[in-house]
Amino acid sequence: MFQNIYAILALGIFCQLSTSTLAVQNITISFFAADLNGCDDLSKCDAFVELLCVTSLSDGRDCGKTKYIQDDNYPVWPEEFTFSNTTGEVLRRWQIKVLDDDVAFNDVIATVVLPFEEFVKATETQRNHKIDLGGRGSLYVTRVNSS
Ligand SMILES: *[C@@H]1O[C@H](CO)[C@@H](O)[C@H](O)[C@H]1NC(C)=O
Ligand SMILES: *[C@@H]1O[C@H](CO)[C@@H](O)[C@H](O)[C@H]1NC(C)=O
Ligand SMILES: [Ca+2]
Ligand SMILES: [Ca+2]
Repeated sequence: MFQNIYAILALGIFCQLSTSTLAVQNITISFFAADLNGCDDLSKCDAFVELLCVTSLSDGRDCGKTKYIQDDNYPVWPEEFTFSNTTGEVLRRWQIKVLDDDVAFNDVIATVVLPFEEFVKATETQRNHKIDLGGRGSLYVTRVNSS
């Protein structure tokens, strides 16, 4: 009887500890790109970004998307995305898809994977982390804050 109460108390303390240690950090990111190319015959790219989050609980959860910016090979997307560890779900990496909006089918410009730890390390010294899009330009992931 007493043992059960202690077990419940211990569990409660454990849960509080684990959520508070995991949830201390929020990371906010945004995107811009440079030198995009090869999207449309007669105009520049109409690019947008789709994000999947690979976490300790999910192999690829949809976790955000920008609007497309029309006819611009140097888009700066205004959207910001905030990530924090919640109830034991630890963010491991982003799968980032850069697409060209088209009337019929959107073209994929590139799909890249960015491990969260790599991003954190890179942005300790500079705000933007550059990712090569394999001949289709570059994507920059900006660290907006890290409270
Ligand atoms: C989530 O937790 C991991 C390890 O527990 C840590 O490395 C990472 O920085 C945390 N991420 C955020 C957004 O707080
Ligand atoms: C992290 O973000 C959540 C929701 O976006 C917010 O409630 C919380 O206060 C933030 N924590 C910190 C340390 O900024
Ligand atoms: Ca196209
Ligand atoms: Ca297009």
